[in-house]
Amino acid sequence: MTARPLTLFGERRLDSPFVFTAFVALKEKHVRFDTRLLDLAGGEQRTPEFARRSLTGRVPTLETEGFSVSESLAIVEYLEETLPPPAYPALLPASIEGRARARQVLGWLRTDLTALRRARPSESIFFERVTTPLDAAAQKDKDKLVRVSTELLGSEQAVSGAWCIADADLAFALMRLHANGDSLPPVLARYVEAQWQRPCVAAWAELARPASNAVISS
Ligand SMILES: N[C@@H](CCC(=O)N[C@@H](CS)C(=O)NCC(=O)O)C(=O)O
Repeated sequence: MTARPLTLFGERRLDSPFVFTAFVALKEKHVRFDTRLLDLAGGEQRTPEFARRSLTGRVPTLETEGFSVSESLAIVEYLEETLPPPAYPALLPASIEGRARARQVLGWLRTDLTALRRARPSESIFFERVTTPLDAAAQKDKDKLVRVSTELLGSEQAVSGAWCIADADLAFALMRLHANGDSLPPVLARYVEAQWQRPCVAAWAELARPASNAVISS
């Protein structure tokens, strides 16, 4: 598997939480991969060429020799099975219960907290900060995220003992607040900052991005 070329298809603005997950997973596995960034605003995801690769016309898509797959969680599972621990760093916890908990968190973060995601979009982490106060629905989501994170992490500073990919995703969700100056309990603020410094996550945060409203030429 290591010798097989891997290409991650992402989006040019590099602020997608789903592309983030796939990128962090690849970095954590310490494998070489190329990145191809599509212009989603320009509709590049709808070309027949990309549709053949992705099936659904969405990023992230991971391509290797003779196979490609989209959906961030499918990519995580594919990488974990094709580059398994202990030969490669683990993306998911070792225990069945730990893996179930990680998958719960990954699934939950993709389907809940919609008001918070609207009020603090991912671009506000990497481009312009949002200073408007949270509306009532977003505040409710914030309270839920803080409660769930506090219960999950306890004193461990990890979703399930050791680091797993759900920690990166949980930190991304909390960063929507932290990066915009919304207060977090100190233990959660420390968690976000520690996660942001993990090399696989820092590599994403440090990627060169186009300026906020720039028109990107191909
Ligand atoms: N559930 C998917 C979500 C992927 C997704 O929403 N990708 C967006 C970019 S953030 C996309 O490709 N949008 C282009 C489109 O739908 O046309 C995952 O986890 O990968």
